[in-house]
Amino acid sequence: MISAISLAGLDCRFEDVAAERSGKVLGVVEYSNRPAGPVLRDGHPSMSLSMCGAGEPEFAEVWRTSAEVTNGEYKGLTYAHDGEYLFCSGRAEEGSDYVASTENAYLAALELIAFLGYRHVVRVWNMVARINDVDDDGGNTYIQFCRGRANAFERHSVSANLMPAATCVGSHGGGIAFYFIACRTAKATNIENPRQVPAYEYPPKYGLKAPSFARATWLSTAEGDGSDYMFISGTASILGSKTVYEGDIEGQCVTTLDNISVLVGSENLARYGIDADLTLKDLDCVKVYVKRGADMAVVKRICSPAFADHAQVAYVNVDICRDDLLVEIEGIVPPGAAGRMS
Ligand code: 3EB
Repeated sequence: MISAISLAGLDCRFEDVAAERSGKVLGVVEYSNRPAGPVLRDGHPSMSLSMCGAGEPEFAEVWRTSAEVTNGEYKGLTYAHDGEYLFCSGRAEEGSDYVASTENAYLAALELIAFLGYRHVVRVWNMVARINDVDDDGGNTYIQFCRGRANAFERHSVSANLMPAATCVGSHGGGIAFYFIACRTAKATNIENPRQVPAYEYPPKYGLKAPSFARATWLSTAEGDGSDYMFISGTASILGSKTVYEGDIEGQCVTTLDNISVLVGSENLARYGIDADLTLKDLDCVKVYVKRGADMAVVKRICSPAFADHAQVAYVNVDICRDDLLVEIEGIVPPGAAGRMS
């Protein structure tokens, strides 16, 4: 008897920047000290983000699959795909009109997913240089980015329920770099957090075009075989739509961790028909973005014990998209946590 359809396995790991890459690689993103790429190298997209200051630890985020990979380039985007998953990376160069350049880059990405047939975007990362720099209109780079992204989504009729999990944080240079994962047949369910107003419903105070993302995306790869993934967006110390614990790094860390706990807990997942009960200990490939280097020790003391001993956790000292946010945390629940899901 043929059991559930088995989809190509998707895998994310943090590795040494200099390590040899074995296996079938979909994409590599280096969290390093210089911006470069994306380019196609060794058969897959490769991009370097400027996320580390001098002496801070670098790492490479490596996305792999179990199926054969094909790659290509389209309007400045580099991509690789395996029949089920698409990895794509791009960059809007610094110094340009960020509304237009973000819109164009996102439009290219939406065209690409349509013609390659990977219509469900499940996770997006955006790294924005000078993210809090104020512009002539009294906005800032992040608000311009949000406008460009929203314009592209509107033009492709990406409605709120189709907006995937995302991260948007600062970088030390290189314009707006972004990368994303999309899938072909797996089912993507976008998940909100009852403690937070959906970002796409934020009041205009945070930008005339609200940010277009969900708090998490659940990826069901096959009915009931426990091989689901949960992608948790960059999460911050926000209740409703407001920053809480302004200036208080401990309060912001605890609130952020609590926000994630509620997001992944059984009560919230049940609202989406998902029968699973997850905790912070189920997260892997965690990134903790910290605005002020001086807070790093406190952040590590509070956050490290919250995650499983075996989890990969990277701490990155970059700016965050509101002046008053000091920390933002993201992660992935891999299929390994399947025992907890039914
Ligand atoms: C927030 O919750 C914090 O604009 O894509 C987190 C994750 C944040 C993604 C985005 C912004 C984004 O509003 C900021």
